[in-house]
Amino acid sequence: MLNGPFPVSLHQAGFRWNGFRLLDALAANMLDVSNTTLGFPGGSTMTSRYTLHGIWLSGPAYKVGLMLALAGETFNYEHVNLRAGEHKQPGFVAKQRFGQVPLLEDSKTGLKLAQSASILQYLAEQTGKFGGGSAQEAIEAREWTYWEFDRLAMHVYRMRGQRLGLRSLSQPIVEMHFAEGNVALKVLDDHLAGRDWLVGKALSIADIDIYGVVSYAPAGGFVLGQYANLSAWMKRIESQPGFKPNDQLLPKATQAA
Ligand SMILES: N[C@@H](CCC(=O)N[C@@H](CS)C(=O)NCC(=O)O)C(=O)O
Repeated sequence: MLNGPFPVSLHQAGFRWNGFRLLDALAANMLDVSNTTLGFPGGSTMTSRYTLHGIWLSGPAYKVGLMLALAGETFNYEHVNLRAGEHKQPGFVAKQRFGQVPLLEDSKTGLKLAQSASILQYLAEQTGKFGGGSAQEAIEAREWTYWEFDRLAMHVYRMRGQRLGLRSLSQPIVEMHFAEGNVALKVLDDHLAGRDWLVGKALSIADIDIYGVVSYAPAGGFVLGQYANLSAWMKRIESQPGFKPNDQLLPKATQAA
């Protein structure tokens, strides 16, 4: 059973599902976020090594911002207006071949990076933080990010989209995502029994990556209170220096660091 009332449906408000473009519709129409264009307002200059392109409602973009924040790295931020299709413009696709957010630019290496889990791995290498305490742990951390995409993210994000009115899934599909999502959450809960972190004895990109999905689970109707180990792990991450929740970390518009 799903818990809690469904928020105002964008379907009811007249929006048609059009992929993740509606993340931007949600931002702009429900929260009065003005459209922004790529580029910096007021002639402000880039000040940080890293520039993250994203939208604050995106879990994958949040993961990258969270990694930078926990690593103590400031970053410039460019809001990508998905509703306006900025992520499909040639200039953007030239930097991010999949035409998606996040895109991370590293002015030191000149690299333009896609795919949040891969970006976390890159940042672990560049910052020397959260990469695992040994070669074995580095591999295990990477394995968790693959598992997350395979078993967790789709169910959480689709349930969230459904509840936000961004998707119109049939009841059997909703039930399948809810059941499969809970299977994955239980895997995490079981694994975290007697452990502080997913891998080894310290925070790693596995924790950051998976927190970036699990933190959206309540918005998808998942009840995290039933997973005591997972809930304690979330609090552990939330108490780390630099931590910010998704709605506070990514600006609602383009911003220099
Ligand atoms: N596997 C990718 C997923 C990225 C993704 O799905 N981004 C969404 C926003 S949450 C997006 O840009 N959607 C627009 C599109 O796919 O056209 C990652 O982890 O970076």
